[in-house]
Amino acid sequence: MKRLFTAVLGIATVGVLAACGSGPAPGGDSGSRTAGGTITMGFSQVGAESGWRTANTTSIQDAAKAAGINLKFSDANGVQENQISAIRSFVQQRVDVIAFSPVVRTGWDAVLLEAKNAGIPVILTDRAVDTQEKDVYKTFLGADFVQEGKWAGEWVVKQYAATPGPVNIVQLEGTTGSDPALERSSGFADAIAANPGLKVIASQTGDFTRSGGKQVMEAFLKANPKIDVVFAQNDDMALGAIEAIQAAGLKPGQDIKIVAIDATHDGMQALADGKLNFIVECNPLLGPELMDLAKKVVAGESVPPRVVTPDQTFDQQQAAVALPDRKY
Ligand code: GYE
Repeated sequence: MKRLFTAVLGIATVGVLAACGSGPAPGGDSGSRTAGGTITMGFSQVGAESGWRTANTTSIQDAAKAAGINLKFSDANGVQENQISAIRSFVQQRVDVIAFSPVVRTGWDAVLLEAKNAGIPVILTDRAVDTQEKDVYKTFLGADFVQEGKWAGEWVVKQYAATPGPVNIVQLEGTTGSDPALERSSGFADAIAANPGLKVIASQTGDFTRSGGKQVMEAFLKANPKIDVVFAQNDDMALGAIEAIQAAGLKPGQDIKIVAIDATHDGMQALADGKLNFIVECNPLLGPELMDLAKKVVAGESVPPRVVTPDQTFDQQQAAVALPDRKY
C-alpha cells in the first residue's frame, strides 16, 4: 500500500512539474521560475516598423508588468533569423513560456520543435505560421486578417457601385510572406471580385512602413496616369502614400481615395482630416489577453487553439467622433 502511495505521489509530482510548462530540466532544475512562482515569458517582436507595432509592444510590456510576469523582450528588427536566435536563446534560458509575432509565415518548424522538445509552451501573437508539425504551439491570438481585407474591399465595392468602370486600384502590400499581407490581399481580392469594373492595376510591397508606402506610391503615380483608389494594407503606408500624392499636386481623399487597415491614432487623424476615406481597425492591444493565456498555459490549463480579437471599421465622421478616446 505504501509503495503504491509513493508511486502515485511520484506521478503527481511529475504531473505538477509538467504543468509548469518548462518541465523537468535535464541535469537538474535550472528553470527560470523564481521561488515566488513568477512566470518568465520570452517575447520575440517583429520590430518597430509601424504605429501599430509600437502600440502592440507597449501593450505587451505594460500588461506583463501588471500581471507580474517577468518579460524578456527581444526586437528582431524585421529579420526572421533574429527571431529564430531569440527563440533559441529563450529555450536555452528555460523560460516558462515563449510568445512571438512571426515576421513571415514559413520557416519555423525546426525552432518550434526545439521549444516543444524542451517542454516550453509557445503562443503565437498577432500573426500565424504555416507548419505541418503537430502541437508546436498552444494557441494563436490575433485578428482575422482575411475579414479585414474583405471589409476594405467591400467599402470600395459600395463606393463605386454606381460608377461605370474601370476603377483603377493600386495596392500597397505589407511585408512579403507575412500573414497579414497574404490574408488581407486575399480578402480584398475576394470582395472586389463582386464588381468586374474594379481593377488592381499595380500591387507592390511597402513593407508596412511609411517610407515604403511613400516610395512605392511615387513609382505608382509616375507609371499610371489614372489612379482612383489606394488600398494600403496598413495606416503607415497610407500616410506615406498621402505624402506622395500631395507632392504630385493631387488631393488625397478626393482626387485619389484611400482605404487602409489598423486605425492607429495618426491614421484616424488623417481620416478625420479627410485625407483618407475608410479604415478597418486592427486592435494592437493584445497584451492583457496574452498574459491571461500565458498564465493558463503555464498552469497546464487548456486554452482555445485560436483567439480572435474583434475589430470594427471607421469612415471620416466616425473617426472624428472616436479620436478623442482612442488608446493608440
Ligand atoms: O497591421 C501593421 C504591422 O501584424 C497586424 O503589422 C500586424 C501588422 C499591422 O506592421 O501595421
